[in-house]
Amino acid sequence: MRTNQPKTIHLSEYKVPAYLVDTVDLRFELFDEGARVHSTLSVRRNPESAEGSAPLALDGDSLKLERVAVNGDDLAVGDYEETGGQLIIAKVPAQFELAIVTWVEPQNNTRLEGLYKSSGMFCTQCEAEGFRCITYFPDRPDVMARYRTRIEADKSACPVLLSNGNDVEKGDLDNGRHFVTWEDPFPKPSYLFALVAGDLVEKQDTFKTCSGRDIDLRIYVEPRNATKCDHAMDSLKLAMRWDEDTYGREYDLDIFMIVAVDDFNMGAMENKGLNIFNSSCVLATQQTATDLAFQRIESIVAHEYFHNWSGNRVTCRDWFQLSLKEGFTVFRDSTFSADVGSPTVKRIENVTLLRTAQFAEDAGPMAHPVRPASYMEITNFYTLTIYEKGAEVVRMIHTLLGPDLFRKGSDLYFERHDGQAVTTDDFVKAMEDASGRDLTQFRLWYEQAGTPVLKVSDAYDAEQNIYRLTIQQSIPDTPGQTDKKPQHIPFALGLLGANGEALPLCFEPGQDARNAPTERVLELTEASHTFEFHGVAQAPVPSLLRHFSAPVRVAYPWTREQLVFLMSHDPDGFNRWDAGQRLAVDVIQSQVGSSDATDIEPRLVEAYRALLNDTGVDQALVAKMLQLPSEAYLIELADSPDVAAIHRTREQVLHHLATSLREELVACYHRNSGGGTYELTSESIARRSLKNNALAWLLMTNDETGRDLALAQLRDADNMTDRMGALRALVNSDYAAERSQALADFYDQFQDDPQVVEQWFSVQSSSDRAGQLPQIHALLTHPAFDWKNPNKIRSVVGVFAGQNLAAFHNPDGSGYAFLADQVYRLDDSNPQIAARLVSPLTRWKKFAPAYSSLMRTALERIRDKPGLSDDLYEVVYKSLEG
Ligand code: B3K
Ligand code: ZN
Repeated sequence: MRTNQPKTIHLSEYKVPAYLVDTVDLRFELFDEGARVHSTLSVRRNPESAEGSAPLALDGDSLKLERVAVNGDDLAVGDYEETGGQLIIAKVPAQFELAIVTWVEPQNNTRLEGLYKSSGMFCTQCEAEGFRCITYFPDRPDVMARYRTRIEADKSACPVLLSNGNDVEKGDLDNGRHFVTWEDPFPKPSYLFALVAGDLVEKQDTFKTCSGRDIDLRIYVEPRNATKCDHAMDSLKLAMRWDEDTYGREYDLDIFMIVAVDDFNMGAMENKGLNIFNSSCVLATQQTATDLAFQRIESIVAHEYFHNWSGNRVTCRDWFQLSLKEGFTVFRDSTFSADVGSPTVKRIENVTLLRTAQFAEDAGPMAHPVRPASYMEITNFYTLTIYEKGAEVVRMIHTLLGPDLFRKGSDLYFERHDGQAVTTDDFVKAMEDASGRDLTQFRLWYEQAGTPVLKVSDAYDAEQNIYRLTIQQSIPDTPGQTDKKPQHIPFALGLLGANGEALPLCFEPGQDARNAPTERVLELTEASHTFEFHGVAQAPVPSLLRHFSAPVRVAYPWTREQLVFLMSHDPDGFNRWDAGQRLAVDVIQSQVGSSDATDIEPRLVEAYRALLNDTGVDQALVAKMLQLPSEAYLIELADSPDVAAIHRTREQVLHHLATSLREELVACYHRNSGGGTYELTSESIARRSLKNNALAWLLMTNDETGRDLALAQLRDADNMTDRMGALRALVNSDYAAERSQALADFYDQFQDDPQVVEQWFSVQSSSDRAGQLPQIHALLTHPAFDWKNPNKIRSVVGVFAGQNLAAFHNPDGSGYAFLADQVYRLDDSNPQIAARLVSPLTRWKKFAPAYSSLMRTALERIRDKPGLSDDLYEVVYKSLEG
């Protein structure tokens, strides 16, 4: 068991760097047995630092130091100290040149941070603190320098040598080696440095910017993937145009590169001019990727591209400000996806993720504010709170200011801080200065953790025609934070009359209703508010928190009649969907523990029947509305959830719906199948989604027609969405022989495509039919499984623990023990992935004692592991002790 704690870093202890670096000159000699890194820095004391002549302290991790020299003079061993992850030089001049040579071993780097090898290719990942695994450096984002990088490698093994900026020189060297030199004219923090060297092919295109410059666009992939880059390239061009149109942001270098890498800890990385992507977030063809994957690629390509301004040109002062770039950039990419696709569907997807996973995080042991006040290991803070809640916070500023003032604010922000490393407060200040609005109270969204709860009640005064709405806000305690102050919450609402008409919202008695808006954004700033709406001639049905205008939980005593009414009448598509979800949640919750399926709410069945029959409404919305709330969401909503009972009940309701709606489902299936060539429009995506949903429901009831349709679809599909839809439906059915056959055939057909094999793993690991523990163990020993590849680990272990909830929460504790075993094993090779995977166990306190004690035991075993990493220590420690 580990006895020493990792150091906790506090925002309150932030100090400007004592030394600045103006230029970084790097020379990489890449060999099979390692890499020698020559780094020459021009360093000077920071005039703004109070540290005077403090020693120079540089960060380093797993480095072999070969040389250190100041102004050309080699330092002797006593002139410097290598200690606690730092290189310390006690005496340095006010300004000097520092030369450092280090030796690293990319081929043995399984953490995938710093310089490492993936499928024979050299690549880097430096955010957040990977650059220190390459050379000693002040590895913090507020040290911004201009980089020049020369890469030398064997010409046949690594014909392509890439780094940030523009290539300025290249040539041959002795012994079959060659070099390329890159120069990046924009000062940047070390976390944006990148290098790639390997045998890659490029897909090339150009983009003409709004000022008429031609940008060279290149996507680099392994030769076998050459035909799979079109969608990523199209997405890139779409994103570049959108950022010009929407934010007035033009690309700044002459070349923009994306490289696809198989072994990657996350989705992608926005290195300046050289984005590095997980292969699964770039490569796609109709035959290999589902609609969901296509959409994911589009949004991630856009996200990383958008970082060029929100993150790179204007970067973070320190890692507490991570949401400055991530929250804003997620807001930018979701607006982009909404604009190029279906806005309502995009909003539904965002909110589903937020309510299922971010709310859970906010209620758990790792809850932290959008701007955390402390951390032990920064990689643990790339969270849904920083990303998704951070994006909601920016969205609320957009709602409060309106689109024009928001744009004025973003212009001011980019102009004022170009080339700087700044804080979330600087962002809010720019919004304030541009709009004239006071966002003082709004800033609490950055400081206070936890999901606000809005308790809403109402009363209708028929005599005076007044409708009164009272909203009370409270924010639950979170680790280290109690007694929170009320926050500034934009609350969008409308009122509906008995025929579904939108009622005018008049705040004043006698106000002219004809000019009154039918939707308003109320601004909540106090613990309790009562709003009066005048001239309301009938008791209205309120449509609350439209578009999900704030990341909060709303408690209002909706009746089932009201929900059914809102499902078909609310003019806000998001709230129509939400009403359907609330109704389904209510029905499932009231059914938990009952074995009688005959008393399942008939209005739910009829509402779904109406949806299936109504071909006049947006079919993309219908496709979403027909998806029942997930088990994960139902668990999130419950206190001491009984996972097995929730699973059983949800299946029972699904079964009942599918049986009652059999005819409509078959008709829906046929209406939405066939019909020409594969397209990626929202309309065709909706059709495929409806069809595959209908199929899945039919197979729930062991329907033979459903089975035959699925088998035929699997055989005839011309795209992966349909093939995967059919496979998933069969895998989750009771047709055991068909399931095994379909899985075997599918693997035979696609075994050479790693991205498809990952989907094949996931479809099994997420299924309670095909993903029980013995089967999961078999997947781990499958020849296609690879413990060094994070995608494979996620698609089996991550999906099992995160999506196959009944199996994971097996009352015998076997699922917990299994996860603990895998996390334990991974901690030595890839602690970042281990710390992410352990997350489902960390919520042990939420569950009933029978579950929670077993979860706790599993966590304790991890805690007691000798040599536990800092990453895992923080998460496990906070979960057990917090
Ligand atoms: N900025 C990167 C994430 C880096 C994670 C480091 N552990 C990708 C992104 O959010 O765009
Ligand atoms: Zn990002």
